Order: sequence, then C-alpha cells, then structure tokens
Amino acid sequence: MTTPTTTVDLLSEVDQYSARNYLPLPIVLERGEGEWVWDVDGKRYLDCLAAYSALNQGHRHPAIIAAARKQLDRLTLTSRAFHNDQMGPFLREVCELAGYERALPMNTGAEAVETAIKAVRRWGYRVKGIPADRAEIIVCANNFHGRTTTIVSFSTEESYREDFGPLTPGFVVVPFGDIDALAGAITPNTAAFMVEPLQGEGGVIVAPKGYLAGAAELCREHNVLLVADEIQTGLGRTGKMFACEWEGVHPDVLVLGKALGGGVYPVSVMLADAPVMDMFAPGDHGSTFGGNPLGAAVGRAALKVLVDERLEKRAQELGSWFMDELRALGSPHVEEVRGQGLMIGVVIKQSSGTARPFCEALAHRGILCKETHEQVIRFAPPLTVAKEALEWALGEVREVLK
Ligand code: PXG
Repeated sequence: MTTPTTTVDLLSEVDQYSARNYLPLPIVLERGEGEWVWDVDGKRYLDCLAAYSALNQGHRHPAIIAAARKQLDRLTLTSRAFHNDQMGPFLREVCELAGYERALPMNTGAEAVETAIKAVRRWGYRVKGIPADRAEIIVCANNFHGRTTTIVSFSTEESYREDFGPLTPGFVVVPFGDIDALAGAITPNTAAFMVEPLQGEGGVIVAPKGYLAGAAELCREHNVLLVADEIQTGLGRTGKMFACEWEGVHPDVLVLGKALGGGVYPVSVMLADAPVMDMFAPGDHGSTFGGNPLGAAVGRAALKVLVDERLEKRAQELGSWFMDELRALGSPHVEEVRGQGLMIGVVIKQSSGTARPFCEALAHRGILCKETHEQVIRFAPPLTVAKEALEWALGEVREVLK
C-alpha cells in the first residue's frame, strides 16, 4: 500500500494502527516555521500550544536546526560508557544559567522527574537519616509530572492511575496553593516537597502570591528539599527564565525538559548542588541516550536562543498584553482569564459547555489550541511569536467567544 497523503486517509491510518491513548483534533500537520504550522491541505495555523511549551523557541528555529545539522554530521551517540565533547559544555551552560553545581541529563521530562525522586529519597536516607524505606515526598493535588508508573502513583487524576497498580507508595498529597496544608503534612520522614510553580496540565493554575516563597521557607525550617518541576514553566514561558524567580525562590532541585530540546529532540535535566547530586555514584542511575552529543548540542543551541533573544522578556510583555486583551473581549462565555507570561488559560463557564468545541472553532479559523481539563482553553504560543500574529488571533478569538 502507498503512503497516504490526504487528511482523511492519514486519519484513518492512525485510527487503525495507533493505540487509542490520545484524542487529537483532526488536523494533520506537515510543516512548521516559527509560530506557524501547515496541514497537508496547505492550510496555515497559528500554533498556540507550542507542544505544551516544548517549542518556546518556535518551530525549526534556524540556529537550533543549524546546531543539530552540524552535530548530525559529527557524532550523534556514544552512550555514557565514553565521553563526548558536547555534554560537558551543555551541562556547564545549563548549570550556569540556572545557578546549580551539577546537572544530570536525561531525555524526557518523566525521566528527569524520576531522577529527582531517586535523588531526594537517597538524600533522605543518607543525609537526613530517615529510616529505611520510610521516606515521604509531598506533592500537590492536581499535579502533572509525567506518566511512569511511579509518577502516576501520586497523580490525583483517576484515569492516569486506574488499573495501572500496584502503585508506588511514599507520596503524600496536599492541596496546591495551601501553605498550611503543606506545613501540616511535613513529618520527620519527609524528604522533599515537589511542586510545579504554576500548574500547567492541571488547568493553568497560578498559586496564591507568596505560596512558593512560603513553601521554600517551610522546607528550609524542616530540612526538606524543595523540588521544582519547571519542565513546562521553565525556560522563559512564564515571563522569567524560571517561574520560581517570580517569588525569589531557588529550589534545591530543579527539573527541566521540553524547551531544553528546542523543539527538535528530547532533552531533560535534573539540577542540584553537590550534596544532593552526589547521592548518585557510578552505576546507580542512567540512560543510554541521556547526555548524548546530538541532544547536548541541541540543548546548547536551545539555551543560547532563549538567552540571546530574551525570550522570557517577550513572554512577559506579550503575555500580559494578550491576557489584558482577552479580558477586554468581555466574552459572555468566559469565567476567568488567568496565567503568567505566555502560559494563559481562558476558563469557559460551565453554562457555556466545555472548552473543546471552542478549540475546534478556533482550529477552523486557523488557531491551534488544546483544552486542558474540560473548561480551560490554553494559549501558549512559541515565545518568538510576532505581536501581529497575536493581534490577528485576537480578532478570531473574539468571533469564537462572542
Ligand atoms: N512535568 C510537567 C510539569 C509536565 O508538564 C512532564 C513533567 C512530563 O514530561 P514528558 O516529557 O515525560 O512528557 C510534563 C509533561 C501528555 C502530556 O500527553 C504531558 C505534558 C503536557 C501535555 C500532555 O502526557 N506535560
């Protein structure tokens, strides 16, 4: 059989051969550039999802593609059995940018979160003196940290866990944004508190002002490590290089992914200072592809673009303007517009149905969005997006939400 080329045929092929674990909009993309993507029929869309913030630098940023091409012609994979000439510079650059002594490279976000869980548990036993197998990690309700069996063990989303058990013990869930609940949950066996500074998949939920700073203070008082999962919020998305900066917080452990790969290749890291990172000794943890020269070269270029183009500043300026404009639409369907930087959630009123039909209408008009949790339309375009593109989008959004 020949390879299908039309939307209908490509969708039916996916329908037949793909596992049913996603329900994407029925749009088949074939090309992308900057904030724009094109489907197989040649229709152009503004990408307002940006692969859940993995495309902060836009589609196929020329500097990132050039770095990838150059590395493709030199060396792509060594495994960690040998050194390569890209990993060291990459780790130094990410450590310097984020202010940590050491970094451990992995591939997907979930792997870096798993790495952080291992590191803080070991620290709990070996440094804090928690009795064997009693370490607790406090997490937040409505969290999203990935899909591995351990990570879904502490998800509060029933469908993420149902019949995937037995689940991993050792996690305690508290409400997000509730500092008293966090204080009440800390015990002598608490190794860490792991949190997204702003909950992305949870529905673009911004914590009350002072929450993160208060949590950092509590963690310090009780000798508990603060782990910030900035896989989605980090690298400029919220208007700062790292969302923790909004509260002047420097977490003990920082987890990055998504945009670290520049929209090209999966690259993630766990960052910490030596007392935590040195819980790992040779052979204790690793990944065949983690730290590979292609990923490291791409990661270096991805970071350089973020810094050189001041993308966090663009996110802050464009984001607060766009949020104001969305609020000014005064839509009868909108309960609330919330977010930080270019991570924006438009909450649809229950009485207006769910967000999905609005996303479908937007797609029809050339704007790609994805609902998160039934009621929230998320706008999170590449941070390189032109203001003119967002101005155009506002006109379309106005029509869809009127
Ligand atoms: N932490 C946060 C805060 C995330 O948003 C992850 C960890 C996991 O990263 P990886 O690379 O393992 O997906 C995320 C991922 C999905 C999905 O379909 C995942 C995310 C966003 C939207 C959909 O699993 N975020």
